[in-house]
Amino acid sequence: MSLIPSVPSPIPYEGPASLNPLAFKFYDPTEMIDGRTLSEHLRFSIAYWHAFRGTGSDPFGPGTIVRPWESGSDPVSIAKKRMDAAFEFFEKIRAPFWCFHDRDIAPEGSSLAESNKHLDALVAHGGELQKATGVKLLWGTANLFSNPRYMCGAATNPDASIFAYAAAQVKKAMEATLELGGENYVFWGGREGYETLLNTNLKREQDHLAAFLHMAVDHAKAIGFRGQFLIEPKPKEPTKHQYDFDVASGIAFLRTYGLEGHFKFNIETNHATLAGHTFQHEIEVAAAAGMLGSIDANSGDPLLGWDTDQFNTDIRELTLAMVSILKAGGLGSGGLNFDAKLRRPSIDIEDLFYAHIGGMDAYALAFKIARKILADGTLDEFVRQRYASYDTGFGQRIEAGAIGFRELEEIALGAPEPQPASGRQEYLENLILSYTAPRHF
Ligand code: XUL
Ligand code: CO
Repeated sequence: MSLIPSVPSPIPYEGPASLNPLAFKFYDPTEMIDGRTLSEHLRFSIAYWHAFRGTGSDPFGPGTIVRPWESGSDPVSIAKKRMDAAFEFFEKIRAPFWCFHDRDIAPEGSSLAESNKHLDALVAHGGELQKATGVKLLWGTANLFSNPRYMCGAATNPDASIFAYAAAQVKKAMEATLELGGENYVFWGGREGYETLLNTNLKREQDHLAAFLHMAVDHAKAIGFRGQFLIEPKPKEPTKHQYDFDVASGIAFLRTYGLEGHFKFNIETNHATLAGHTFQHEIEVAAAAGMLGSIDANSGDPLLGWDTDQFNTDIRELTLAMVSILKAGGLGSGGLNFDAKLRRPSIDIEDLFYAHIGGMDAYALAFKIARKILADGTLDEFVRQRYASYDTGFGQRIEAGAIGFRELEEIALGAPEPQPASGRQEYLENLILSYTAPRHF
């Protein structure tokens, strides 16, 4: 029996001219490109916590979104019915993947053992639904931030018994991810940071976080989990200062503690902008280190200074991100996970469809434009030319580490004064506009 009868069938692809709000305009999941379907290229995923646990609540008021399946007296039965609705949605929106936190899918019990029992029941249910629908798990994770026990952190908590509790929770969440065939496992350290240095031993907390991650690496080996571990950086919120501030500080942290071979990054657009970077910047920093893993697809609001987690239809931003992702060779086992939520007044189930249709269409269009930009080659060729002096002669020896200051001084003294070359930023911005501008006027 359908739990979402008002949207009776899967969302069709109707092409760019369609005005049907419940149709894709740019995302045809079956379109073949370079021997793979568009669905296989983009690997869209639905975030369970927003799509099926989001209520529209904010610090000033309770939830506004009421779903019919959220009724009953037994929380495990409600969780199963909710999951049935979620998989009906995944199928109708034609998303090949989903993602979850342990506590999104199963209610927390009155003890860790009871929570584990609930999780087992919902993982079994999820396994059946995955088999019936073909929807797969992009990644799993543990919620180490909502319960008050984690108010001072999980792996960075000053109390070792909280560290132990968090370890037990992640162990179980990793096992759930393995059981459901998850292709990645995410660590987002929302409360791994500090509110004030007055009560914080920063060095010990960072050492503890590293010890925790080493234990996760060891446990993955022990249970045969071969999925990719991903760090999801965020500078702040809920904690004032988070240790995984951005990709660059994450790389430094992983290298400091000998963890760099085991982790890549899950980059979230709104986290990038909260850190004072662009989305593309974070992608480029990860790609430069060979650590680009996956994307949490969303957007912030430039007028607001917090994590608004909105659906992103900014074609320019997504095109530039896609250019960098494609140049890096794609996301491998990662994907595009809509870590995005409805606005508080968007209370209808149709709103959930509109939101994801827009997000998927925007990424599909950006993917196609980025491919065109790369195929045309003008942008790449401009950048290549800009560094051409390093391709030969002493420039090449600089890159090879085969020359020093003394010889470079001789070269500089003997050569004519270097002539500056234009960076051509405005020309390049116009070039991007020529690709992203609508063409139907
Ligand atoms: C919070 C956030 C999380 C992670 C998973 O800002 O992005 O939902 O994606 O824990
Ligand atoms: Co996220």
